[in-house]
Amino acid sequence: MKIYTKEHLTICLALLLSSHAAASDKLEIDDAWIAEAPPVSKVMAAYMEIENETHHDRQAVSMQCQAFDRTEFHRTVEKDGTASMEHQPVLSIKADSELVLKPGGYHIMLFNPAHRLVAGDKTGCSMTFDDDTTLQFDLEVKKAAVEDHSHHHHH
Ligand SMILES: [Cu+2]
Repeated sequence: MKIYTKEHLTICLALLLSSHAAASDKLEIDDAWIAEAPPVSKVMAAYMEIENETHHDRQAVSMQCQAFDRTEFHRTVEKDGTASMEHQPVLSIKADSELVLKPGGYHIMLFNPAHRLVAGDKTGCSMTFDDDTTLQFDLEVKKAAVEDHSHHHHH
């Protein structure tokens, strides 16, 4: 019978965590930003590039941000000249490719900001993938170049 000391377990845990960190080198988030919204807005939209340099298809399964209650993955789809948003359970990123989240396409809705966020503000976020990789990154608030007035929510 083997006896595992507390130290031993700590080392094992550290090794586990560091191997996860190494794996996360292959997934990357760039240019993450939030479109500035009017002060009354309870919902904001975030955009970014998710790069998958692994040789496996990956799915982003959840995201948390410090300044928001919760987030949802969405996609804006245009049908007969009307834009509407579809909820996405996950965001799929094919092996060796990237998914670009941008106005009018895939995006992340951020609900209930803890305080007003204006251009230049940042909030820390983390995104978790189906292989348990978690990426930490900052979302920076910017004035949207083209204001997306179709972005109304009916929750
Ligand atoms: Cu949306």
